[in-house]
Amino acid sequence: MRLSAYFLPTLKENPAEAQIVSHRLMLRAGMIRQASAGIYSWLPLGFRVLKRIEQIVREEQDRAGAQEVLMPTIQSADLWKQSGRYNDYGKEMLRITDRHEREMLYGPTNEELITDIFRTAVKSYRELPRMLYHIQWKFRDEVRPRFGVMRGREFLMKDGYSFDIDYETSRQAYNRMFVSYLRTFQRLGLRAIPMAADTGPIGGDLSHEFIILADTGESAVFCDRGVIEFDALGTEIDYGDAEAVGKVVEHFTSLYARTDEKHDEALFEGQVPEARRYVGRGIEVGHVFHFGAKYSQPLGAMVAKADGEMVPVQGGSYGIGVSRLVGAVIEASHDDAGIIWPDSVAPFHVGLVNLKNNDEATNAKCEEIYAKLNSAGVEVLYDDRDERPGAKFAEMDLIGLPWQLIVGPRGIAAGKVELKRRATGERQELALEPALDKLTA
Ligand code: 5CA
Repeated sequence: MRLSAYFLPTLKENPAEAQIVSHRLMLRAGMIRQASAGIYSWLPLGFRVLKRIEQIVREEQDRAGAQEVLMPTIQSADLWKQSGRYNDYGKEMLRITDRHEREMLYGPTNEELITDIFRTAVKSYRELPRMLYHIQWKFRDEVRPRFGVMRGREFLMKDGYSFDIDYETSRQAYNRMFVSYLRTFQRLGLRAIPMAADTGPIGGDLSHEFIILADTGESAVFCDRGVIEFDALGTEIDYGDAEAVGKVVEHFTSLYARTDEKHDEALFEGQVPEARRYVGRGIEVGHVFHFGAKYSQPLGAMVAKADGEMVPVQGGSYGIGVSRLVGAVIEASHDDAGIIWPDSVAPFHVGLVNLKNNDEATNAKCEEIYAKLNSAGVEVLYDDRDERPGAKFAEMDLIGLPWQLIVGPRGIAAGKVELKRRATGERQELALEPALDKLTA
């Protein structure tokens, strides 16, 4: 992509309305535009990151055995009346009346709708277990939308739902999702800590929030520092091996880690030596719930056991804040100059900086590099604009691509280009071929 043709409305000044760094940087880097309070448009650079994150979430869901569907954003109120949640949700639910005076709503979550799909299709234990998910926009009329995409009113969520014949197998589904979440967040370059949490309006007997430590986070968290060190991708996981999956969950839940709603100061002090106590703040990027028959019972999602007895199917639901993650990644990875994208979610892999775009030799070299990178399948944003080098560097640092390849007349005369790693600031002068090798490795 040529920057001269790219829609990248960056801002020089810090926008006054942005209180936290990720919101500020997303606006400054031209990733999003506010449409109305808590509702955003995604511009090309932001949209690329959103799609990257979505794809990693999808891959790890599929790997864990979940199947992707797509449910609508608009739902009928009837199902919510059946489950008893229509009133519980209060003002947070956006209620809509259609032209026939039917009560509709913009879905804040999908337990009811998925249970309805399930109950009409599955009748027997032989068709279980099943795990379905979708990645769809949600609407919650938050009292205080703030921090940009972190607490929006409209936001993109991955929500998954498990269906099992009994408590035991249902807990195994919960465990599979738990482990897949550890893997997902690690692939996004984040260290997310599972913490025992309150179940809120989703309900159920068991839930964990996945929290990224950040001072700007909305949740107060208390944990054993040991849990921060755990490595989730260290071992290959076989999702078919319930015992092995259960062990990973046990390992991650063996140490004290709770959000404020579940925090027990006496227990914390009793269980965790002072030097290992971590008290701070965090961003909730995922939340898993086990709720048994909470929805299947009122909605009549009954399945036959092997002995013919009809029982309500056991369920859990599993959410990831996909759009919130864009902000969370930035909170976890930035410096004074701008964003530092982890390779896995970067909108482009490399920024090609032409230091003198009225110089024929520099232009020719840049064109050659641009063509080579494109044909090698490396995503490159080529700054071919007529701007001062200082402005180009500042913009590249702001948008945070993992690599910058800097090409100017002096380097060309010496047969060299400069390669800069955004995360470390390390610069290397290299001949073109070894530089390209690094970028295509
Ligand atoms: N049905 C369940 C799980 S599928 C559910 O809705 N869970 S939730 O309420 O915890 O939301 C799941 C995730 O969505 C949260 O962990 C959070 O990362 C994200 N999320 C929730 N509210 C917002 C919001 N207002 N803005 C951005 N992301 C949000």
